Amino acid sequence: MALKLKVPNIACDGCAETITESIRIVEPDAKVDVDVKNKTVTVESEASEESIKQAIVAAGYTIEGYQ
Ligand SMILES: [Cu+2]
Repeated sequence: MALKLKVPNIACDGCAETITESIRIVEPDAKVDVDVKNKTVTVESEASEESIKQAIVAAGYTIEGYQ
């Protein structure tokens, strides 16, 4: 499953690293691409969309259109 999320409060490469690590806790083999400039996170993963989103939110980030 490929998922592209808009995460408006990504500010720097540190954020990108934090988000990547939080997703890898859910699924170590997930392919994560964070675009700091465009504030998007693209995830290729076997995990459910919901679990990926929850990992990002738990790391302190907000996802556009998701509470
Ligand atoms: Cu940052």
